[in-house]
Amino acid sequence: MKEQLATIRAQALAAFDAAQDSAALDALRVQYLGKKGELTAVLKQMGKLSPEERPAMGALANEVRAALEDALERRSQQLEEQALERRLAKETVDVTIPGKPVKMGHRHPMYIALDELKEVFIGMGFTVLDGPEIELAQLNFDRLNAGEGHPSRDWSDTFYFDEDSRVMLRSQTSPMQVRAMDSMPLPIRIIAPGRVYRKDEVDATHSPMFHQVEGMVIDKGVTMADLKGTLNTVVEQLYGKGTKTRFRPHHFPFTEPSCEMDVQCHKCGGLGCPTCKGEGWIELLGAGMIHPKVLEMSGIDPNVYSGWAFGIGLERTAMRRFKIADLRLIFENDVRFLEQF
Ligand code: 2NL
Repeated sequence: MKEQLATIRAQALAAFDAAQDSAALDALRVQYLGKKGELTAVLKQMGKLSPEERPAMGALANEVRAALEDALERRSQQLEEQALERRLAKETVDVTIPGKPVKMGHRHPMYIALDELKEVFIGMGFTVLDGPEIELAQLNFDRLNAGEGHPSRDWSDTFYFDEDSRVMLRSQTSPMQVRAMDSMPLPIRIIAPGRVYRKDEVDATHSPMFHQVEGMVIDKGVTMADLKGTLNTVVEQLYGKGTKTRFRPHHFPFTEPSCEMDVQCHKCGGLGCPTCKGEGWIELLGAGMIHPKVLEMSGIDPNVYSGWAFGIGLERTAMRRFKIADLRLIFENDVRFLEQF
């Protein structure tokens, strides 16, 4: 029996060392130490021994079991470490391989035009405002002197959310200017760019969503001369020094007097050509002196303060700036078109 134990021990230790993975090692554990294993088989024969022999043989058997368990544990750890090293070697990242090129985007032509416009106004001390596109008709119309019954409030022109025409998609960015009049300390110099919505069918010059930049100045002693002087300066910065402008009378409910400003056609210098449709002038924006009622509704005394305001369509500005013939190109976002700017 003593020899049997010695043989098992020698064979098992050699087999453990030869095992190449943890599955093989586990099979060996069962083979030697399992319930039906070789060591267990020897132990079952202990009953045949005389009572004097039993303690020494029992001690020896326990020693062999402990030695096998110990060797198993060590070999198991070794195999795990080897497996980990193999995996790490396989997963090594070659940081010198060139990366995939990142496709660079760039600004949309309309935002190039907006940034140029903002730059000019910021340079003159204006603050740029941002605000909600879902608005109260109260702020979009009433507070701009376009009360109930004004044609611009018609259901056929405006995107309302409710039956009683209280909430709507703003049709101009003026509601932000109303908020500014309500909350900012005087004097005020702001511009308000953003999306606006009107029920128009899509064609080469119309879209139900477009962008507008409105702006205004309110201070003591502000006159139409400030309006003309400031807007002339803006135009010279955008289109070059000496660019001529012309102001024509117009009507808006929120300004009095109101005007439209044209710039002399850059193509023909005012003689008339296809670009200006033979006019010599190109319409640029609408403007005017803020209506006293509009100031009053914001709690500003029109006898002390006065102001001027303007509104300009951004798409049309970009189309002129980049000679784009069709408004739809601006919104389609065909990369082949956008990459040209
Ligand atoms: C255009 C020109 C304009 C304004 C917008 C404005 C805003 C306030 C008070 C007074 Cl809060 N005016 N904005 C003024 C003149 C013209 O827009 O062509 N609109 C369709």
